Amino acid sequence: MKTHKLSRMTALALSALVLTAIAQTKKDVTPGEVNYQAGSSPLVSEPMVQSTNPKAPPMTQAEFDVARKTYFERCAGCHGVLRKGATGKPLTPDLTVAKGTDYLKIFIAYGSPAGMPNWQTSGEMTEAQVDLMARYIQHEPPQPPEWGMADMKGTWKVTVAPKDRPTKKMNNYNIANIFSTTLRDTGEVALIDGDTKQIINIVKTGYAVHISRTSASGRYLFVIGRDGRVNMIDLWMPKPDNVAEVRIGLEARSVETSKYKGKEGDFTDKLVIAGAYWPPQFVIMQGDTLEPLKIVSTRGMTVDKQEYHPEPRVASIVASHFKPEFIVNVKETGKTLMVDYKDIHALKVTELEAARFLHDGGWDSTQRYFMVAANNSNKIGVIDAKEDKVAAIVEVGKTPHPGRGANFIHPKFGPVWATGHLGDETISLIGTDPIKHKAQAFKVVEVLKGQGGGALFIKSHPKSRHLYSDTPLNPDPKLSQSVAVFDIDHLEKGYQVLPIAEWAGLVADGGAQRVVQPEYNKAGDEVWFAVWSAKNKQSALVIVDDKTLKLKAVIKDPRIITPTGHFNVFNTQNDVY
Ligand code: DHE
Repeated sequence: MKTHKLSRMTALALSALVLTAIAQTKKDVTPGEVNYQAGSSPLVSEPMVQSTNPKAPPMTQAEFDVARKTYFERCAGCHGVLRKGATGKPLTPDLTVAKGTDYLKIFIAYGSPAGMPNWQTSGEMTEAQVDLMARYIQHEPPQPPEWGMADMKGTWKVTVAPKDRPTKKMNNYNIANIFSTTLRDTGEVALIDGDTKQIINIVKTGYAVHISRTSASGRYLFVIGRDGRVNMIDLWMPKPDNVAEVRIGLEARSVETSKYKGKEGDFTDKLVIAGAYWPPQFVIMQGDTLEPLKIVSTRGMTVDKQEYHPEPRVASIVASHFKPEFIVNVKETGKTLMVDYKDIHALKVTELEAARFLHDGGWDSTQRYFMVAANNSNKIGVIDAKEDKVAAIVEVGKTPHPGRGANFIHPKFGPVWATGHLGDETISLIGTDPIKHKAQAFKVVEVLKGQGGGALFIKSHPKSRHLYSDTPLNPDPKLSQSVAVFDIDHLEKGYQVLPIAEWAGLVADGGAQRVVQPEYNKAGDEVWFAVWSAKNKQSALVIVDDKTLKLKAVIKDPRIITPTGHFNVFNTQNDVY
């Protein structure tokens, strides 16, 4: 193997260059933002063809294999599968070969304030690994396989056919108050009875489950794994369990179901949609069986420079209540697609120009405006689902991350929707009432100071006067293990801190015990939190009484492994947040 040793002179000159860049940039990326992108991609285990670039330093096949694995485990989340640039910089050979191995080694070793981790100086990579990666990124990016209808059909299973399913609810659970809790690293969800706090069933799902969504009728739950596997769970069964599954892509994050019922038809439980990161596409499926019906690619031009992007990932998807439409947010092109599903064989897609890096979001309280975070652009796009247009683009803090956000009535400004941020401690409140509070509509009306950056989820409930904001990705354990709660009627008083991880009373086994995702029960008088530690450490769920802000219950069970999100059936079905 040929190694590229830096001469002392070159190293000094390049270090000076990096240090100058560090001093000059204003856009420093916080550890919370870096942590967020740090997940491994399931594409790591996919077969890929590797072609070499004659202008790049040589590599053996064995070296390619090791470097490719490292790339998909550590780099693809930010730089993209095809290295065309996502939240990280593009790393295509036309750019990297010109920079040369020595230059690239410095960047990989020392990192940059724009968010590149310091892989060597942090001890995460050896000098030899850094050298390997510097050479690897000068070769052509290997392309993972496509995933078309035949592949999907090959994975599609209906374990209980619709005709063999119950015709009425066959259990005594209060289905509307069931929680589906992600058990991220075991590839399962825990279905938990919200009334008794007992586990109903642990259901096998895809790898690293990301979200659960409820069908419009509230009967079915849909769960999507990072590996693109969608599972359909029937809550009417004596013991709710899987009835169908399909793999819609090789990497994915979002799933949703048709919710429109009105003049144009009743689409309750008729269709399911899922969006893939790879291949970049969304798939519309039959609502009761998950049979894939229609695949639509999202490859195309970016909204700003109008340049071709080969892997625009599908981020959040939500079902409109105004029209038979899915609202599909495409990250790298920055487009929101209003997908009219009335006739999927003559699909009408209205393409809205939002902003690049669309990610997560939720409805305003009237469910007319979808508020979607363009995370790396520090903006919230306001999508009007009635008029099919962009109502506004609102500048907020650094790297907004609302989850679905929080709606409440502000004592002064009327209805607002709130988002926290990964990159700073602020919480932006945006006015959402263009009729009675026109002057404040789609403007930031107030900025609250939260505990710190690294915030992921914020939540309130129509029956509550509290606003909860977590900070699980903050590097300070005091912040990542607790939650801030505001009294909506006295926002000026600032927040109170609830020591959620301490309340869980877990053994001191070195687990991170990150407190993540506040979620209300159906009544809106309890708030559930996950206390999330690694797979081999103890985790728990902590339930807080929303009136008194006191501990109400702790669910500790050896089966609760790596809990992250949890989704109350009723609130998810009716988009209550
Ligand atoms: Fe998520 C929502 C993507 C990291 C837990 N996450 C979403 C959505 C997207 C997304 C596109 C919106 C789905 C929708 O509404 O249809 N998440 C990504 C990533 O690309 C990212 C940055 C890195 C990755 O490799 O996955 C990422 N997410 C995380 C985490 O680290 C979290 C905390 C734990 C995990 O699962 O890895 C996490 N994401 C969640 C949760 C939601 C979510 C719990 C649903 C929030 C809601 O209230 O609906």
